[in-house]
Amino acid sequence: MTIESVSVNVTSPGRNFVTLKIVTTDGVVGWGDATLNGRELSVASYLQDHVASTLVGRDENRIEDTWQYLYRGPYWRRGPVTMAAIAAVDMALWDIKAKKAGMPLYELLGGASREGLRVYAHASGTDYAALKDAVTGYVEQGYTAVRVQTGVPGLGQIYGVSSNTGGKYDYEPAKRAADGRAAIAPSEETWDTPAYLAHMPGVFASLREDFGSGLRILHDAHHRMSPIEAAQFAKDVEPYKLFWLEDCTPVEDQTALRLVRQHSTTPLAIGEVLNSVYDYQTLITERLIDYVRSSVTHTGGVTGLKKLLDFAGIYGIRSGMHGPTDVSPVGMAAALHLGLAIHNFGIQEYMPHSETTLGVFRTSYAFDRGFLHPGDAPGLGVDLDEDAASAFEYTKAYLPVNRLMDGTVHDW
Ligand code: GCO
Ligand code: MG
Repeated sequence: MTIESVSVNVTSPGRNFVTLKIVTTDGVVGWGDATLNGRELSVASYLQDHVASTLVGRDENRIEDTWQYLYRGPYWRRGPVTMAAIAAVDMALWDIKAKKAGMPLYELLGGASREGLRVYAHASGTDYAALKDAVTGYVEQGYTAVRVQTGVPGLGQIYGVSSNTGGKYDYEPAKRAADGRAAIAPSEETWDTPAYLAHMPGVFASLREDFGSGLRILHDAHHRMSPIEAAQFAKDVEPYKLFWLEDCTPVEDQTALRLVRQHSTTPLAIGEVLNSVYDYQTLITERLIDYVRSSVTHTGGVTGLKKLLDFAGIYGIRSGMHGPTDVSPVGMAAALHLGLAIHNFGIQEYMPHSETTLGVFRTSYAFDRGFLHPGDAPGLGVDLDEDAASAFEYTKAYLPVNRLMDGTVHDW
């Protein structure tokens, strides 16, 4: 059998998603996630205009060969657009292979290595009282790990904090205009690292007082510190035993982490914007990180991320796959199958999709008291309802841009 058709679906049930559909000559359908938040149409075009016709007539069983064909074949390689496009094809082919085998994908990847995947929730609050309420809510639902983000005195809306009290933080969609229509340009936020450095350690101290030592506490610094600031911060928060400190410095500078490591034993997670094993070469071989934050969607699919995680595993580094709502339910399912199968699973980020999104993507993964399981439906276990999706037109949206108090552009 061969690949008969390849098509790209762009839909916006609450936020934008790009989904690849591959159909084989014997009628099996595979789905792949190609969503790149705020740059969705570039991946859609990459797939539609440059990849789709090259796949028709190929043997759908040859997943590794197809991966290499798409990675090495076009000469230009790596980067978020290319690797998200490759990821979508790879996921769809694994979906097809597992459906034909009549098995959930994790069985083809070696079978389950655990009963379920520990996940972490997103708690935020503009002040400590609101943050504490949010954390309490998650603990009551059975979560054992919570990412905490809070407002910084003197700053307005910042990354990771819900602007409406009691509301869920969901930077999804990347901002549209206030009336819900297409954005024309990104919104802007203001940032001040000294204010953040002064404020955060006290927040962690209060959380430990209120929730004890058992709760896994995570925090995302979102690339905003310099190497020496990150070293100071990681050292200052050491007493509060974070599960991880994420993206403490701008991620492309791998050797920056040497300085942080020299000064602190706070575990480090990095890499949601990286997309190939080569982006991690120094980080892994020098043991500069503890968790790999890459998602299946942005790292060349199951094939690409498995290569990376197997390499990381040799150095005792574990997975912490990216899972905000900009990873679609298809990408989330792929993460869950891979996470269930590998030995060096660490933790899975979980930001549940909205009811609107889940009305379009039908999922079979399930949450139970702090753990997710991909389910046992053959394949990935997610279907896109194309009729339902057609009601939601793509709406241009942007992630915000960050500036320092004096107007200098800074990492968001
Ligand atoms: C995370 C991330 C996200 C990103 C988002 C950008 O740790 O989940 O930092 O919140 O900001 O994926 O599109
Ligand atoms: Mg992050």
